[in-house]
Amino acid sequence: MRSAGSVLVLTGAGVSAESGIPTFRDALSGLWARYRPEDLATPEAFARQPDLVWRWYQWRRQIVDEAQPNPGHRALAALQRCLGGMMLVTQNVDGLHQRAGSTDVVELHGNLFDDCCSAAGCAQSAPTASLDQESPPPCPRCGAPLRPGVVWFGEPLPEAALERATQAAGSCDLVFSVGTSGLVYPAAELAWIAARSGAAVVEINPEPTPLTAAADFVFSQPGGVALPAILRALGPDPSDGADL
Ligand code: BV8
Repeated sequence: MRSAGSVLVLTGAGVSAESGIPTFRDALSGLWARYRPEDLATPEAFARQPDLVWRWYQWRRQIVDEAQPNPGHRALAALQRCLGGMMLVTQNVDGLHQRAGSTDVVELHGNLFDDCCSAAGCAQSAPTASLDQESPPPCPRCGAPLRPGVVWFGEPLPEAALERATQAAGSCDLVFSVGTSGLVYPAAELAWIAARSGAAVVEINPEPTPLTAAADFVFSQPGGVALPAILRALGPDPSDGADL
């Protein structure tokens, strides 16, 4: 890491697991146990049952709102401060990297707390007004229902974010894949682009994934354990006193 010119870190839901946020692989709990995320996180589901999908997002927002960044998030923020050329790209929509102090986070799939208008052609966006609303509020501009500002299955990723992440993947010397099952594309392609471009590949995940066999280093541990350990190993006190 000390000699790497540029480091790319790719994260998925597993990096927030130790903050108490269910991953997509975990069966949804409670009243959501009978739904699959792939069935709710789609434009069709929202068009068909806007209140149901909205309530699912409100449930997730409340969990995130009560959650705190964990030592894995904080170690990544400290790493970014001590490694000049590190880029953090996340599939997560919970904003916990930013709350842990990471900057310039590339959010491939949007953010839970940004709403936008569901009407095609109306680009109105608005920060989520209330976590208690049971149905989608009307767009302040055109009156159509607002929707969560996240990328649903079947929707394209934000062009600029994907372009930045793809460019970084093709030019980094070292790529970390942390807490992702590597099953959702095109985000899952990024680690492979880096590997094919000659980057050293590090995977941090208690479970094997399709990337494991191609990784140069595998930490079969939770991110909240491996990332602080990597940070401590980097030098006398690279964590600049970060409270891990
Ligand atoms: C698109 C936001 C095209 C919403 C999400 C090939 C190419 C392109 C597309 C496709 C393709 N094949 C299939 C597709 C379609 C689809 C797709 O990939 N489907 C999958 C199911 C096969 N992709 C799409 O639809 C994408 N759009 O391609 O559009 C297009 C182009 C132009 C014009 C029109 C259309 C959009 C995908 C984005 C969907 N939105 N999130 C929301 O959050 O509600 S995806 C969502 O699920 C997450 O963001 C994340 O990406 C994914 C879940 O994956 P992970 O983050 O990895 O989480 P997971 O639970 O799976 O795994 C957790 C891991 O953590 C596990 O491995 C576990 O072991 C580990 N873990 C657990 N605890 C810890 C831990 N690790 C470390 N520490 C711990 N403590």
